[in-house]
Parts: sequence; C-alpha cells; structure tokens
Amino acid sequence: MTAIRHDWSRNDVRALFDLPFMDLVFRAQTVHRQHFEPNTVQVSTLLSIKTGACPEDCKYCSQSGHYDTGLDKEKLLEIQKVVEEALNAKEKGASRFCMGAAWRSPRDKDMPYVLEMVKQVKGLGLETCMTLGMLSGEQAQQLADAGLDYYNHNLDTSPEHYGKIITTRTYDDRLNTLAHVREAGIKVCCGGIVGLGEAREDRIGLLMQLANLPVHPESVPINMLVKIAGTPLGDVEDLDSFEFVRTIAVARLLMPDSHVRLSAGRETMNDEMQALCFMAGANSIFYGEKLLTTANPEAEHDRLLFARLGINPERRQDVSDEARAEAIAQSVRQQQLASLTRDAMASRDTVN
Ligand code: SAM
Ligand code: DTB
Ligand code: SF4
Repeated sequence: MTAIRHDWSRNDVRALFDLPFMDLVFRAQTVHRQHFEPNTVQVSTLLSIKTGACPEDCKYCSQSGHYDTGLDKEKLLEIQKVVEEALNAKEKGASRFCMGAAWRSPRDKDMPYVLEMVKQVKGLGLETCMTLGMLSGEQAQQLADAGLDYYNHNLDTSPEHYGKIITTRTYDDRLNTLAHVREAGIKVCCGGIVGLGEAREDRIGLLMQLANLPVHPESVPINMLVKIAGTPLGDVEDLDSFEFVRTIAVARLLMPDSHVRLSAGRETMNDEMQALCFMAGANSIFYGEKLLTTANPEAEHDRLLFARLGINPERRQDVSDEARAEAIAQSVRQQQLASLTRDAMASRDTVN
C-alpha cells in the first residue's frame, strides 16, 4: 500500500506530470490496484433539481444568469419528481444519486425540501449526493442529520487561475464550505475542471490543493470542460487528450484511496480515450443520458463499454457511519503525528 500523504510539494506534483506518459499511467495503475478492485467502477446519476438563473458568474457554466446560453430555467423540482428520477436511475444500475441546484447557496426556506429529498432518495436504497453551492455549518449539519452521504463542491482550478474563472465567490469561500461539510461528517466530493485555458501549472495547483486538504475528498471529479455557447469559455482551445489522462493519473497517485471520477466531457471522448482514463486510475463515472444540463453518453453505450472492457459497476458501499468516522479520526491523528515528527526533526536540525 502506498502511504497517504498530505504534504505534496509543487515539485513533487510537477515531476509526476513530467514523467513519460507510459511510465505515469503504469505507476497510476499500479497504485490503483493496491487500493481498489481493478475492474470496478462506481456509477452515479445526476439530476438538476433547480436549473439556471444562478447569480454566480462561473465562466464555464450554462446556468449562470450572467450569460445568455438559451437554457430553459426551472424552479426547484417537486419532491415526487426527484424520487421518480432516482428510482429510474436505480433501476438502470446507478448506486449513487446526485442532486444539483444552481444556487449560490440554499435559502433557509429551501432546506426542508432538499432534506426531504435526501430522506426519500436514501429510502430507495441509493447513496445520496447533493451540490447546492455554499453551505453554512448549520446547513451542513442539517443535511448530515437527514442522512446525506456526499456533498459535491469543487475547487474548480488552481488558486492562481481562479480569479479568471469566477469573481462572485472566493477560493476561501469554497474551502470554508468544504470544512463545514467535513465537520458535519458528510463525505466530500471535490474536484475541478480542466480545459478552461489554464496552464499545466494550474492543473498542478488544483491537484496540490485537493491532495493537501486535511482529509482527501472521498470522491474527486475531474471534469473536462463542456463548452457552452454564450459563455466566455464557449470556444476556448481544446485540451490535449493525453494531458487530460495525465491529470487523472496524477490525481490517482496523489490520492490513492479516493475515487477519481471521469466526470463531465465523456460525450466528446471516444471509447479508447475513456479506457485510457480507467487505465490511469479513474474508477467512477456519471451514468445516464444527461449530466445537469448537457448530454452524457447513452446508458446503453456505457453498458456496452463496460462489457467490452470487463468492468463491473461498484456495489453500494455499506461501511457504517461509525467505521467511517473512526477512519477519518485515525487519518487526522496520523497527520498530526506526521507534522509533530516533522516539527521535532526541524527543531533538532536547528539545534544541531
Ligand atoms: N451550483 C453549485 C456549485 O457550483 O457549487 C453546484 C452545481 S455546479 C454545476 C457543479 C460543478 O460542475 C462545478 O463546480 C464545475 O466543476 C462543474 N461544471 C459546471 N459546468 C461545467 C461545464 N460546462 N463543463 C464541465 N464541468 C462543469
Ligand atoms: C461535478 O464535478 N460535475 C458534475 C457534478 N459535479 C455536479 C456537473 C457537471 C456539469 C456539466 C455541465 C452541465 O451538464 O451543465
Ligand atoms: Fe452557478 Fe454552480 Fe453554475 Fe457556478 S457552476 S454558475 S455556482 S450553477
């Protein structure tokens, strides 16, 4: 087993990106096999529960009210409609149902509805995930009490590139929400987008931020930008496919115990490219014809792809809440011990 580290330097991460492609993918696949069943991929289905008219200005997003993308806006869906979609996703083979809302953050009057959605979707035997924007500590606790398994909130890009992509919320706002989610005991789903016109140094910066969080996100979505006409990034230059695979491989090496999701952007990838991503350690996908507002491959196509590659969908995880809380507490204790040891070594070096 590779040790779980939280002290990755820029040079460490850059050195991984700089490896010859085959060496990088081989190393990522080797680490992947030490930590996961090799031919198993976790399958989540997404639903937009509130669409468009978002006050944020994320330059990639179809749902931002700042750009004219021609999207049909929709108010918060009825609970019954959400439950029907979740049942449908379960019947098609998803193990997790992710509900996304185009909000800066939920209003207090929205909370009873989303809490009820969590309870009812969980009642179907699905893992639940929500992405509702920024959360206060109290809102995170309410979601935890309702039984929410995962909360998705991405860092999106490096701290250095961030201001070119979003101006209406800060990097620290995002880190605060992540801390609230973690403190409430909800599992964290946090990743980013590549292909925004960022430099490799920004992909390095994003992965360093994720890998140096106090506890690694359980789920790390790596999204390839889906270009949306009408947004400022609607016709940005394509990212090289191998650079995308490298990003997946480096994420796998930095966060060996996390599920790395080959997330948005599969619609424009061929099957061979997706197989390379699995080879590089991706072990989760979004499944079903729609992401939030854009197209995803047909479910039938994905079933066939899994069969051609001998991949099995991961079964729902049944680890108890107590076991998970103990695993996180242990990881925090290990980090504290590692940092105490480092401090002791440093002061010994100074004394000598
Ligand atoms: N509004 C909430 C928020 O931003 O926290 C939740 C939904 S938002 C759509 C979730 C994530 O989807 C974003 O942080 C971004 O990483 C990803 N995303 C959004 N639009 C995308 C696009 N056009 N291409 C790829 N990823 C995208
Ligand atoms: C994530 O990292 N990717 C998903 C999910 N979290 C919410 C969203 C992808 C959105 C792609 C563009 C769209 O469909 O609107
Ligand atoms: Fe709003 Fe989320 Fe889209 Fe940003 S990514 S504009 S916060 S829906």
